[in-house]
Amino acid sequence: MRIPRNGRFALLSGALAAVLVAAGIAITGSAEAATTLGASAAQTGRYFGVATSAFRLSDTNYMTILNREFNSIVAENDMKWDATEPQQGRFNYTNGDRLVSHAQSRGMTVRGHTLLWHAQQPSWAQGLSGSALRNAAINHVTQVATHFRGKIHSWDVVNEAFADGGSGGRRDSNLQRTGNDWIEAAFRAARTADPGAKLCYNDYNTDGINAKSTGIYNMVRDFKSRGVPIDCVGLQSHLGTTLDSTYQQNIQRFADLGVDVQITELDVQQGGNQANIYASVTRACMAVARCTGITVWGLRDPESWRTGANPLLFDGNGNKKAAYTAVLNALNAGGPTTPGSPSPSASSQPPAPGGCSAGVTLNSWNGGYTATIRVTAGSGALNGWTVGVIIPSGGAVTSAWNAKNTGTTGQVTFRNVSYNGQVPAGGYTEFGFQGTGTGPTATPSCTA
Ligand code: 9MR
Repeated sequence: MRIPRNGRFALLSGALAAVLVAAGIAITGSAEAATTLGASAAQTGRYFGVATSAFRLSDTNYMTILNREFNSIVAENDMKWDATEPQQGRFNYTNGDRLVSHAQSRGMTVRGHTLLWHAQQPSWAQGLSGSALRNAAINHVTQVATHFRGKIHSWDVVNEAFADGGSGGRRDSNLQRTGNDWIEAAFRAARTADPGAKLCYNDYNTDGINAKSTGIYNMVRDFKSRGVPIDCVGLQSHLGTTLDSTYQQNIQRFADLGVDVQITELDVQQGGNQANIYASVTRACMAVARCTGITVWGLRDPESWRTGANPLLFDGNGNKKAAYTAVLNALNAGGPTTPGSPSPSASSQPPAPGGCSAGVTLNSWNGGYTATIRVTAGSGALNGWTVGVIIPSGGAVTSAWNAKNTGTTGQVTFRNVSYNGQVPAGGYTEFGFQGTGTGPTATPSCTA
């Protein structure tokens, strides 16, 4: 059989590839390009996540893809109010805990979705109003955020509280009828319960500058000016066949308020533009330093909540779609690194194999702060790490999560706990602590 010239090349390079694979050497498009969504996003300090459910943990094809591609997960339904508090005061964390422990075993972060929402309330809450509902709602926030304390990267504290249409105001709901301050009360309760989690407001139809996103923008600006604890805004991004031309500008204006932005529920109607829209969304996030991660709302098309829209990155057989490649390329094209990822000077001198670096992000208020420390592995996997942080004089560490501290003032040492000592090469894990006074400004040291 005569093999055409380019066919011969393909055969030869295929054979070479087989040898390299057998030798355990990764083949990438270029020396730098990562080959999975999570690893590509991690190159700039971002995460790439997927919505999932505990009942899928036993689906082998599904879990192979999830474990390979993603470094973050969110519960599509398992942490909602109806799931976690089916009867008032009786909590069920079974499925949420299963997802968290899977994530921890794989070094993935977890988004928490969602503490309060007008939908998927248990029937007992739907029947409440006034102060009985307000008290039940705040108790729910406190209990659930306390249960998962230290294990959640970001909580959607409140979901979908703004109205569609041109009003820019709040949606009517039983929660809204308890008083306009229900959202800030929820954020304050969440901060107290889990000071290490980033606290997000999450909504849809906010994928550009419009009346609804401007209403949210004004709320976030007001919260920041009054010291209501809010750290991030989630743009769900359930998208059709076009993308608003102000998508990136909208991300940027939230970032300029001093909050992170996360793309939290991305899916895109299949059609001529699907891959392009996925790429544009990814590029927009990559272009804004405070856009810290993207989550897709499901793994394979048939499992999407949007029946028939085929809006995801994998088909029903788990094959990568064109949209997948478009996203991977956009991630690998790079962008500014997120705050808290190792500083450029640290990353220009990559730690030796087995080494690590650490970066700090602060949430400060008058007299106190929470610090999130990201521990990033160098070119070799970590099996345990120690981070040294200098606490400015006059202040002290009051609590820590996802790490054990020695000392509370001056030079404080933090060591990994049982579940986060192992970090894959190039991967990262995060821990945090709360302190009095002003937060640390010097780059923490990291040894492994
Ligand atoms: O994908 C979720 C679906 O399985 C549930 O039946 C539905 C219940 O309302 O919620 C879906 O997820 C929603 C998310 O929690 C909030 N934003 C919109 C999502 C799609 O409806």
